[in-house]
Amino acid sequence: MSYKKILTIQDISCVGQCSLTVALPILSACGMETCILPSAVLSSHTGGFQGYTFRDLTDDMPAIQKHWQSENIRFQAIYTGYLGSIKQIEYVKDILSTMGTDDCVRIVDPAMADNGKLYSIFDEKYVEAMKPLCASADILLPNITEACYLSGAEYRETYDESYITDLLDRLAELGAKTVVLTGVGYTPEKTGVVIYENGNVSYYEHNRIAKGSHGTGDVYASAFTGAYMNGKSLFDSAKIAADYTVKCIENTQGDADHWYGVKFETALRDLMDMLA
Ligand code: PXL
Repeated sequence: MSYKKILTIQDISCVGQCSLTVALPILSACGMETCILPSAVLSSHTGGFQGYTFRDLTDDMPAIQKHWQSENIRFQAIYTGYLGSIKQIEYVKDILSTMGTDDCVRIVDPAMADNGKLYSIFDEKYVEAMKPLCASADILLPNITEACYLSGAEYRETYDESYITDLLDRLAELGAKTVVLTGVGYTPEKTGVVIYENGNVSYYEHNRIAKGSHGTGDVYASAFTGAYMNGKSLFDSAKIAADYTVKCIENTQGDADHWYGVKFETALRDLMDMLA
C-alpha cells in the first residue's frame, strides 16, 4: 500500500456519523496519513437532530494555513466536504490552490443538499459561492440534488439517461473536469454512480437498499478518495466506494434506533480487502 499525506476539510459533527468522524477512520483504514482541518464543530449533524450547536471555525483557517506554510507542509490530496460559511469557501479555494504537492489531487464533495433540498443552514448565496470551488476540483463528487443546484437544472425524482447526460454537460460547462455523480438509478430496485471523464460516461449499477440513509455521501466520498489515492482507476474507485457504502447500509438496515448514520466501522475490513 502506498503511504500518502492527505488533507480533508469538513466539519466535526460530534454525534451522527458523518463528515470528519467518518472520513478520518475510513482514510486511515485506506492507509493514508490523514490531516484534518475542521470547518465547524457541531454537537450533531443537522439532518434530524433538534437544537444542535454550531461553532464556525472560519476565522481559524488563515492562521492554520500560515503555520503549515511556515513548516513547508504539503498534501498529495485535498478532499473537501461540508463547509461552514461563504467566507470559508474562499479560504478553502486558496488552500486547494496553494497547499498541494505538484501532483496533488483535489477532490470536492459539495456536501450541501440531498433529496431535492439544501441542508438547513445553506441558501442560494452559498450555492453560488460553491460553484467556483467545484470548478477548481480535479474530481467533483455531487449527488443529483447538488448537481441540480450547481447547474441550475430542475430536480427530478425519476429521469432517463438524457436527463443525466444533460446534468453532466452542465457541470462540465461550470468547469468540472471529472465528475462522479452518485445516487443515479433508473429503476426502483437499482441505483448507481455515473463516472464522467473527458466527455466519456460510464455507469456502475448496484442494488438500492434504502432511500437516503444519513451520512452515506460522506462514507462514499471518503472511500472513493481512499481507493483513488491507493492507485485504483477512477471507475474502480467509484465501484469500490459504492460496494463499501452498500455494505455499510446493509449492516445498519433493520436497526430503527440507528436512523442518524450508517455503521461504517463494521465494514472497514471489507473495504481494506477490496483495496488489497
Ligand atoms: O453528511 C453531510 C453532513 C455533514 N455535516 C453536517 C450535516 C450533514 C448533513 O446533514 O448536517 C453538519
